[in-house]
Amino acid sequence: MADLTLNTLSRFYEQLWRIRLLEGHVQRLAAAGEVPGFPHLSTGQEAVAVGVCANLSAGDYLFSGHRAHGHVIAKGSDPYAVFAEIIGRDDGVCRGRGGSMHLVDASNGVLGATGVVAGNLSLAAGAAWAAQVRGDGRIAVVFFGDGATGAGVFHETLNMASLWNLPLLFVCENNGYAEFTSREEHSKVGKVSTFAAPYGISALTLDGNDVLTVHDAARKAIGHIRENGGPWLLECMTFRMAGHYVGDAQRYRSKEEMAAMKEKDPIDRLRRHLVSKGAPEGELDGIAARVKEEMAAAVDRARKAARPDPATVMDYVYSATLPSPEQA
Ligand SMILES: Cc1ncc(C[n+]2csc(CCOP(=O)(O)OP(=O)(O)O)c2C)c(N)n1
Ligand SMILES: [Mg+2]
Repeated sequence: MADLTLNTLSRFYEQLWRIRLLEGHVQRLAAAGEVPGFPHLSTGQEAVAVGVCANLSAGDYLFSGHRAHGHVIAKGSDPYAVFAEIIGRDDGVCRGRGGSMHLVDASNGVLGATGVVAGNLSLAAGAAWAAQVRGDGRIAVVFFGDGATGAGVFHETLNMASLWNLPLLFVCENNGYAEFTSREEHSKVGKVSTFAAPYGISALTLDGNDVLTVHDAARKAIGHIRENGGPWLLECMTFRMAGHYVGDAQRYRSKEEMAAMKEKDPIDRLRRHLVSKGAPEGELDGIAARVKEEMAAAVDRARKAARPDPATVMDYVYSATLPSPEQA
């Protein structure tokens, strides 16, 4: 495993808190009816986003699904603009037109989240293909859940990505559930990573609640992809500590199961590691307190921000500029 500096580990700690706290505000405001639609939180799964995205640059492409907040923040998008988008404000990354499930921030390589389960996979293959054709050294990363692996497009995309040697990293967040159905009930295939071998794709199943393990696996996989093309698949075993969406009463899980998940909280785990490496507890508390203030300020500002003007509803539907004949 790479020997990461305390500084780098502290940045991971900060990012984990940023996602956790931002989503805490989403939960609170959703319960108060201030968030349009059904937000899906990644509470407990943040280490996957942070560990993978720490290996990406702004130019790399990212695709996500309905549980996207953490991925977009970890990729480096402005948390204020992400939060403003989630509550439908004009300052949002999509000028308030997308909301929680449709976050796009092209300036940061975030080509999109989607509520269509598995719909992001083939789009990510398209972006990876574009990068390959252009030879610009970019890669594409797609985050999806274990439930998405039951969709045909998952297998079609594995096949095409392998055939065309696309620079594409598949990141499965296996949280053991598709909505309210456990993995045992929706698939007889134990490990998602076993789907990769028949297509000739290298894959690894790993502890997705340990940000260091995720970071290391992603570093190696992305290193292979950048060197040889691709693709690679990482199956990150994790836990959804929140409901499927805000408001899910979670009657399908026992109290014992929920308590066991809390034991594996990725933030506590990284904190224990940092302390064992000599990080002062006071400094770690300071990081969390600073991010808490930062998020509270972002939320206050976003709540006061304007909603998009209804008269502009047709703006951004079509590209304002047509490509020149040479580009077309
Ligand atoms: C094409 C499609 N089918 C069904 C749904 C309804 N749906 C929303 S989330 C979900 C489960 C997804 O499970 P998984 O991929 O494991 O992601 P997780 O919610 O666990 O992060 C389903 C079936 C949908 N949004 N899109
Ligand atoms: Mg799942």
